[in-house]
Formats: sequence, structure tokens, C-alpha cells
Amino acid sequence: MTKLTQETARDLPAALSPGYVPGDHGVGILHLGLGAFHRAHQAAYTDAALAAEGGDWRILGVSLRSTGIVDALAAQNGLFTLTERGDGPDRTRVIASIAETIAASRDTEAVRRAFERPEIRVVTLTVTEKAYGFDRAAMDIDPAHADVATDLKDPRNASGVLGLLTEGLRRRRDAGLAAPAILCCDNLPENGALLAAGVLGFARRVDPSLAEWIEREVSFPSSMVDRITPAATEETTARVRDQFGIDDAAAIECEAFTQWVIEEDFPQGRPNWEAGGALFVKDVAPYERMKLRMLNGAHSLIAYAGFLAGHVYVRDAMQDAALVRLVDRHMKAAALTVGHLPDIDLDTYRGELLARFANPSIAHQTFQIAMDGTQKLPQRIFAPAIEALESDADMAPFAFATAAWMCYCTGIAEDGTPYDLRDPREVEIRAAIGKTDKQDAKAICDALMSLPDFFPAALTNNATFKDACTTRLQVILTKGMAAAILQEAG
Ligand code: CS2
Repeated sequence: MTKLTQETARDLPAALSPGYVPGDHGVGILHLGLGAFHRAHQAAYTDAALAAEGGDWRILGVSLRSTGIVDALAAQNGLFTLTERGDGPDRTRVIASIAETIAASRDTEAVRRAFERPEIRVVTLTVTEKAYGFDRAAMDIDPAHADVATDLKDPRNASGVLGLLTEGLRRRRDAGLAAPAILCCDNLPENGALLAAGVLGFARRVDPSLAEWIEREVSFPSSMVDRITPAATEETTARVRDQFGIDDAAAIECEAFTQWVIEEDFPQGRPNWEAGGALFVKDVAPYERMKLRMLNGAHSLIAYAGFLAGHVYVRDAMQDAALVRLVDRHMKAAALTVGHLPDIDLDTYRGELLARFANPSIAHQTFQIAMDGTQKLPQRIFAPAIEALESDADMAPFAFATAAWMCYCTGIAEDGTPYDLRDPREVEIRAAIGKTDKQDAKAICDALMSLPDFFPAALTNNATFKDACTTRLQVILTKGMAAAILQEAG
């Protein structure tokens, strides 16, 4: 079997090959988080930009935890195949935008040193919500977050996200280098402002003059990113092997749809990401709200309700007519909280989302989406729930999604099988509901609503919302999720 490398890539059909000679282009982007999503999204946009316009914009990719992806990419000269799977035939191409890789767990100093390279003009991040260590309510760092706490003690040897960014920026300032733009690509609300607040919060504690420099010099544009990308499986690799006769240990597959809306604020320049379809706007917030509340909110509903009802993949859940009615209802309620977008009709968007979720070629596990609920629910479910309550709109969809998450927190499937919650607050959640009677919805609801810094007071103090959650959780616990879905869907 032929391994994918620079040499073997030359023999591939032209349609697969990058439209440029990778070695002709230098590095310009430092990216943290080399997971599937980055390879299906920013790496693909950068690839399109390089093909369209050239430039020294290849990516130095850092994997913060896993070393496997770094080894796989290093053995393939950074190349990997991306297969887009939508309505039409699959479309596979070789992405060549990743030039170099670092496994942070093996060599963290190499990551810190990467910031010292003058050619780095943009830093991008896909590290997941939980990796940062924000105190979102205070728009500051959470000093209790494990990485933040460790890095505050030894900032020059930082290895967590906020610590690394701060130390990287310190080195740039001290070397007299221009500040890069730092672009957060995680599913967080106002992710640019939040990341700025986190980095500044960290810097203020270790070096106030650095904080001033960062405030003056560093731009943190916000961005909304979207492309459904399940974790790659053996089938992903097998498909590429069978179709093209190449062995690609970093192969990835995703849906055909893709969207990237970015705030235009790149003082040192940026790739022509428009070539991949990116949209540059002044204010990303309404796009973010739409995506987080309609797509991700409905995704979380599907994850918890679908997983508990026995649906392994989102596409299976979308065959459950009653659950689809709830998904549609959820998106309608969420849409009411989004506001006006000049170029997007929210009814059309909702219809597209239903079709995207049902995509039979995408094997996206409900259990994968269910993870990290405490990091996801605030922006996906709680924020629109509060707005729905304020405007006297229907809050039942948000209460049902919340109740589904609460049932998921019990950690026991309906057939009695235990599962890990895969949430950074798993221990706390288990401690909170450990002693409660697993049939007592009120006790579980009270316990989970009392987790510190999680449920907003606007929800816990609202008897209507609390009752709506408790009643629904009681139905789920008593009758099972499938029956509860049917009852809720009416
Ligand atoms: C999903 C997202 O896992 C999750 O929480 O909701 O990863 C979702 O697939 C992406 O945001 C789609 O762009």
C-alpha cells in the first residue's frame, strides 16, 4: 500500500491534488488544536487561499494533547485527505496547508518558541470550550482551572492555552516583533472578546505592563465556524485506501456544508480565506447567536435525548419523527432569540439544518456531542432560555433540552448500562446527584441547578422554568426517553 507523502501525492489524479506547490509557501499561521475540526475547516480554507492567491500562509500546527496526529502528519509531509460528503458524490482532495507540526506534550518549549518566529502573523485556535479556563461571567480567567492554576505559578513555562498565549506574546514583545492577530475558532459566544479577556486576565496577574502591551497591540477577532465533522474512524481510512490506493493515517471526512464568518481585524494581514467561502463582517455576534443557538442548541438536544432514546448517530435520531418535531420546535424557539441577519433567512437556515443533521453519509455520534455539557449548555440552551422567558416566548423547548441533559447526568442508560459523562465537571456532577433518589426529578433538578457557577440565576430563580424542567425530567425518568419524546412532541 502506498503511503500518502509529497512523492506519492504527485501520482494522484489532478482533481485530488492541491492547486499549488506546498514547498513554495512559507508558514504564516500558528494553530493550536490539530483535531478533526481544524483539518476539515481552517486547514481547508487556508488550502483554498493558497491555491487561489499563494502567499506565505501555511500552518504550523500544534497538538496540545495527542501525539498520534502529529506523528501521522509528520510521516506524510503534513498532507492528508479531506472527504466532503453531501448530497452529491463524495469529494476528496489532498490538503497541503499544514507545513509543520509540534506535539506540545513532548516539547512545550517548541510551542513557546514558535511565537518568536517573525513570520507568524496569525494565531488560530480550536482547542474546545473547556481547554481555556475562562470565568465567563466575570470575563476573566478562572484561577481554579487546572491549566491556569499551574501556569500562573510558572508563567514562563506555561503549557495551558491562556498561559501559552500570554508567554508567546511576552516573547514577541520582548523581541520587538509585531503582535499577531489571535483568532478563536471555538464554539463560544463572542469568542474574540472572551479570549482577549482571558489573555488579559492572565497577563495582568503575571506582568501588568505586558497586559497593557497586549491591550494596545493584539487584535482578537471573533469568528463563527461551522462544519459537522465526526471523529474519523477506520472506515474513513478504508474508504480512501479503497478508492485511491493510498494509506492516509490522518484522513478526515465531513459534511459538504461549511461556513466561516470572521470579524475583519488582521493588522499583519491574513490569507485570502474568502477563496474557501469565508465571509468577513464587522459584527459576528448575530451569526454566532444563530449558529450556537439553532445548530449547536439543537445538536445538544439530539445528543442527550437521542443518546438516551438509543440513537447512536445523529442521522438515526433524525429518523425518529417525534424527535425531529422537537428538533424543529427547538430551532424555531431559538430563532426567535437570534435577531435579524441581513443575508440569512432563519426559516431557510432551519430547513438546511434539518437536512444536514439527517445526512446519511455522516456518522456523527450522539455520545460525542453529549460530552462537555457544562461547557456547552450556557451558550446553547441557557442564554436563549433566559431571553425566551424575558419576552414571554415559549421556553418549553429549552426546558426539555435541559431535562434531557439532567437525565444524562445520572450516568445510567435505560438498559442499566453505566457510562462516563465525559464532562470536566463529572466528579462534581456525580457528587451532587450521587445521594439523590434516581427517580426523584425534583431532587436531581435542585442538585444540578445548585452546581456553582453554572446555571444562571435568571433560570434558577424562575419558578416557571424550574417547574418545566422538573416536570419533564420526571416524565423521562418514569416513562423512559422514547415515551417522553412522544409526549413532548404532542
Ligand atoms: C457539536 C459541534 O460536538 C458538538 O458539540 O455540536 O461540534 C458541531 O458539530 C459543530 O459546531 C458544527 O459546526
